[in-house]
Amino acid sequence: MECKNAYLQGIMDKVIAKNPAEPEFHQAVKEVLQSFEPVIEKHPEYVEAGIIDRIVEPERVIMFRVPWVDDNGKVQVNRGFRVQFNSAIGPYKGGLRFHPSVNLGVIKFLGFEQIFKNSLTGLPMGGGKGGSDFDPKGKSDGEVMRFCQSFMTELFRHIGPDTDVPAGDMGVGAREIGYMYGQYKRLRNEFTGTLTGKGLTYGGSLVRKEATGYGCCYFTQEMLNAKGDSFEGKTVVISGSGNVAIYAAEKAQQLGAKVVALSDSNGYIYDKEGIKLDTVKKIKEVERKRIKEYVNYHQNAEYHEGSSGIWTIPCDIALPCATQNELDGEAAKTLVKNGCIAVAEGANMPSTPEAIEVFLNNGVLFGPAKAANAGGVAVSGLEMSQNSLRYSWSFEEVDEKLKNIMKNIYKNTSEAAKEYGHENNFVVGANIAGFLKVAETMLAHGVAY
Ligand code: NDP
Ligand code: 2IT
Repeated sequence: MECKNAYLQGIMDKVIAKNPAEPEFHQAVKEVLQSFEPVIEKHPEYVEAGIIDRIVEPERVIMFRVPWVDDNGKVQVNRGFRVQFNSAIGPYKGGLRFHPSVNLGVIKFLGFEQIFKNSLTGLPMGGGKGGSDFDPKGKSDGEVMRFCQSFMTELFRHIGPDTDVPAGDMGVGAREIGYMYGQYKRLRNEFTGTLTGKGLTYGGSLVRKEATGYGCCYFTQEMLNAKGDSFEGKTVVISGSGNVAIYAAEKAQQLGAKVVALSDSNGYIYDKEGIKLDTVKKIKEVERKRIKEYVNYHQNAEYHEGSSGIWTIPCDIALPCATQNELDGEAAKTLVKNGCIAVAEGANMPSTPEAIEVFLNNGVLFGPAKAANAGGVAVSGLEMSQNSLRYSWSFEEVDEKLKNIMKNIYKNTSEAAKEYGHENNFVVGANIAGFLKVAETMLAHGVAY
């Protein structure tokens, strides 16, 4: 790398030296540091106070053993993580990911990005992330429950409604949150809002399930509106078929677009007449099966093995909503060649640095994850507010607040990009806009963390 500024390059070198074998973390830090050159020119006081040197180091990392007993009576051992990255502007906040690919570097990249994303929402939330290398796929409900109870039996002592508030991420949905919340309540003997994404019968918020996907479309709509365009009549390709992908598809359809493809880690479906979401919800949310089942219900649809092929489908708008680095430079070139005008990241860091460069160099409207997928954590913040109030807002009220938050994120991101000399580069805009509030707060607190 390749930070033109020697001070920033020095920080990057140190991050790489101190955190070997964490490529995703390096990637996330590098992207942010590359945005900061105009910030340190304008704010030498941040350099003086070591704000950036501090922000790349987590405040606390918790790593623990998670033993559980499978359905055959065999003892299994997984590794649990919670990275409490930054609490300057509020309690640590961020999801838990259960996926076999989880390791410390993955959780650190997610926790690091969460700092800026949460700041962008305008709500008082610090950044954190956690999870485990546990794979919920193919496990019985009983196995998932025993794993979640064991995971929470360690995690509970590190979290709390004003300390650290976890939520879902890949592999963690309503079922897992329910099991973890039950165990938390049992251990603490307290009914608090310590997790978000809870069920509606015990303190969950309406629209939380839909929030990330809906928010991603609201952000995309803002980018399009600024160019006098909209979702109406557009063809949309969405990767993944989990929580974020399904509700991004639902909102895109409601806004008048035709969603023609979805995927999972095995392959993708293409339905040129438009994906029927009722079928997808039945397969994914009720039966927990693979997306290829879709073609058994809709004979005109096609299934193709291999998930990256989804980017070869011609579309106007692409929403990567599966996982990190799922869209590379070649895929980006293909999207551009096929006429794609907008890309918004529902997933965290789904586009490689090469892909982002292709989008920015070709005038594609590009909504980076920290801005485009902040709707999920924003509604988590609203769930915390409702829990504190001992009250629940209606679907329409929460949806309206979400829309306004996404509008503000777009406004702050695009204005910061312009102010710092990178007009229309929302990567730089989101990194700077998210950073400023945290930096000001860290400055105000002195060298406390
Ligand atoms: P889910 O577990 O509900 O869904 C993940 C989806 O991505 C599944 O369809 C999964 O397929 C697919 N997938 C995983 N790995 C790959 C791969 N290598 N190639 C193609 N598809 C793959 O998770 P979410 O929908 O909650 O999360 C998706 C992304 O959105 C993640 O990056 C997450 O961090 C991010 N995000 C989530 C938020 C939330 O509120 N849930 C908020 C903000 C961001 P398979 O079944 O084969 O694994
Ligand atoms: O990446 C994310 O923003 C999330 N997984 C949601 C975090 C949250 O606390 O709702």
